[in-house]
Amino acid sequence: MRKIIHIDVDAFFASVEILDNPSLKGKPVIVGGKNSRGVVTTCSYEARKYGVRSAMPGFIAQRLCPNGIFVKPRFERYKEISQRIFDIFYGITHLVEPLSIDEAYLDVSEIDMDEMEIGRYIKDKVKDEVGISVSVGVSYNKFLAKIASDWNKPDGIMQIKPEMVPIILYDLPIGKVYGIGKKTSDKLKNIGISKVEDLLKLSLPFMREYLGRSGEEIYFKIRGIDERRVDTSREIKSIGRETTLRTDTTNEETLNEYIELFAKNISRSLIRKKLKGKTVTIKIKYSDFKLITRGRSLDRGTCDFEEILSVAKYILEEIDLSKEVRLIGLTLSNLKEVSEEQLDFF
Ligand code: TTP
Ligand code: MG
Repeated sequence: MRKIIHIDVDAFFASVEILDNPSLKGKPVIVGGKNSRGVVTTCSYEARKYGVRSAMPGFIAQRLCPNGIFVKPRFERYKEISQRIFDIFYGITHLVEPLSIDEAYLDVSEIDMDEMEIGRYIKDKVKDEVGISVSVGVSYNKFLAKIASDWNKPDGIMQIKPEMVPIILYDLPIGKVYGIGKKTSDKLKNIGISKVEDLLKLSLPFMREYLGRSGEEIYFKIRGIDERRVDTSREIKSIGRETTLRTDTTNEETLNEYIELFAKNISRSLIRKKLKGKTVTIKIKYSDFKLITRGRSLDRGTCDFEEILSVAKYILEEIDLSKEVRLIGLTLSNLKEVSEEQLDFF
């Protein structure tokens, strides 16, 4: 039997805001705008008690939760934290399938360690090294691992074993079944079906006839059957690091220090993911928000820190640094997987 782990960060954007501003801890934090055009990206669990939810218009969130503390989203920072969390995943296995900025499947079948222990290890490591909590689901396929991670959210961990499947799934509202979207859910409700228990009574031919191809998939999933592989080929197009500086600067030394730090990070990330990149790009945003990117391609891929750094420094020298810089970033793209035999040279 396979060992699959699904990880989902708790209240991701809100957790990052609390991490960077601990005075927000324990408070109803709402990430998004509260004016008429603003939308809630997410909110802390304290705000969820008031009914605030992702994708809700900000003014409604404010009405529901008048004490809510609204903060503007900082997507660059979330990307940075996401990369650090994913680096932890890749440190455990290269069989990682990223599902979104805060969610991934790991196939740990080949790791000679109890799968719950691996799950706990990941939880603790993310908390210690990054400072935020994740929920972990452990099972023998993707469908069940995802249900498990959602079970005790936030800060939960749960394993679904084969013998638990009927009991666990019976009471589940059909909307919780990954693959049953709004349309399918409405169609099923039309015929009086709202829980998995009811859905289990439908035959395979009926499911196929009524819901088409997805009907077949759902038929098997709710019986705990899901053979989908953890798909690592979900293309990673580039690996980059960037930061908005604490204060805008023209100081070349400061910028070089960042480039060096980024190069080190990127190199480590590439090695972990068994990748090499050919194109090095520097991104600069000036204090007037003007954005420029300058890149250079090598004739072969690299994951070597010194090599990335020397190309990056070369590019930086060509960039106008007489104007104040607000943000600096470094990216390696044009990525290729390194074959196993080449890996021996590391
Ligand atoms: P989710 O994992 O769906 O939500 P979450 O991490 O905030 O909360 P949970 O504890 O339930 O997992 O999404 C991850 C991030 O994606 C979320 O923090 C903000 C962003 N997001 C949006 O911007 N809009 C949306 O509608 C949703 C659902 C998420
Ligand atoms: Mg999440």
